[in-house]
Amino acid sequence: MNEPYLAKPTQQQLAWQDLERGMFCHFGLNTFCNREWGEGSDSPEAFHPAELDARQWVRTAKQAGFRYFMLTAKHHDGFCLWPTKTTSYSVKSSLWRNGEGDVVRECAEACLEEGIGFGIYISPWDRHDPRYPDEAAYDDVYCEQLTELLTSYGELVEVWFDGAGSEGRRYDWPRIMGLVKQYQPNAMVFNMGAPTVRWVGNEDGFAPYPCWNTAEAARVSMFTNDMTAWLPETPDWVPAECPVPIRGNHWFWHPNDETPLRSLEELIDLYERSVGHGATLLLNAAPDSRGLIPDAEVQRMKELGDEIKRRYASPLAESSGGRTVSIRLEREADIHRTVIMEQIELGERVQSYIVEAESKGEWTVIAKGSAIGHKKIDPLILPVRTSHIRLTVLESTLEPHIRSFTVYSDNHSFYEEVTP
Ligand code: FUL
Repeated sequence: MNEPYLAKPTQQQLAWQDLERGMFCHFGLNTFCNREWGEGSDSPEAFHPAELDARQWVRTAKQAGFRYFMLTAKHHDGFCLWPTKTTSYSVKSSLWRNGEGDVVRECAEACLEEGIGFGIYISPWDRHDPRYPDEAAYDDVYCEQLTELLTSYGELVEVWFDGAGSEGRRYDWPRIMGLVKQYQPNAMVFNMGAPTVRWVGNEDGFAPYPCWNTAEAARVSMFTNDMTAWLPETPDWVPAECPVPIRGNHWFWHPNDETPLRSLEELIDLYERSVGHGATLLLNAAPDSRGLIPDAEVQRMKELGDEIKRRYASPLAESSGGRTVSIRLEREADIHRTVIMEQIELGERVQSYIVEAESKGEWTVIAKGSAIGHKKIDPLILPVRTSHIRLTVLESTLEPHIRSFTVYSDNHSFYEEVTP
């Protein structure tokens, strides 16, 4: 019998989807010039992060349970955070560490020490480089910069190609992708060229539901509804990543910023609607002009990590299986949320499902949905008191495989009492 074709993730995509949470770090000349988008005319002398400590940045991510860290090695202003050979518009021309520093290296080493993944953002759009208007000449510059980053800083988990400012611009993507494949075959590629990860389409940190892992294109940037033209070797499986700044719409640090930090409630909601919709959350916390992530951001990141732990680290019970997965608790408990994961290495098979709870012999639907994919979190509006709960897959392309079905309660004493 011919089975229907199903897109499947690569081993690298599977590993990346399990990371679930990345911390983005926007840092550069903008940090010192009160800008989000420098025009490429600010002097490198402005760059003087006297207390820069990349370990503090990476520890902030690690302590909050984030499993990878992404640095803006070059933003749209063209200022390079590493001593590139391609331009003098870099840390080399600053007074920081007497022009001998390398922010990318410090971050790469800190990630290695803390044991979390390291990735880089390198903006194709470059507002400084005089060669930018000449497509072929700039492709050479960009490829050289990328090669430096791909070959000098160890294993990269992801390379971020930001579409902003590049609407309508042509780059030599086959050549650029060739470099990534040659030097960092395991790195995820974000949204351009032949991506293995797509932009979710907003900078609000959540994935609209359902967020299937297959897509033929994704939006180029916030500034157009144009869709990216992907290269033919783009895989059919392209999971979504959800970028969002922790402070309003500010990616970079600004002095006396009155834009409020997102509240813990908002962040946990974003987590539940990004990771909980099968995507990955990429939350930005920006270092300030001292070169340190401010205390308030560090604290909020930690609170988020603690809250995710509080809600999701200690399940009441967990099971796995096929079309129906039942859980019997030793006694009744208040269920506050359920989490389902599909065995996505076999493809995304589930098309529709329900979760039911039993009370006095009656079954009631307490959650339902379509896509499951890597993870589906169903927070319940009101807790449900039950000792018997089941997941039923109603529709699926092929035989469903549930990696795990887990129920959680805020009443942790229950867990402590029943667990020896
Ligand atoms: C956007 C950029 O224009 C912002 O400055 C930021 O880097 C964000 C992550 O992507 O497209």
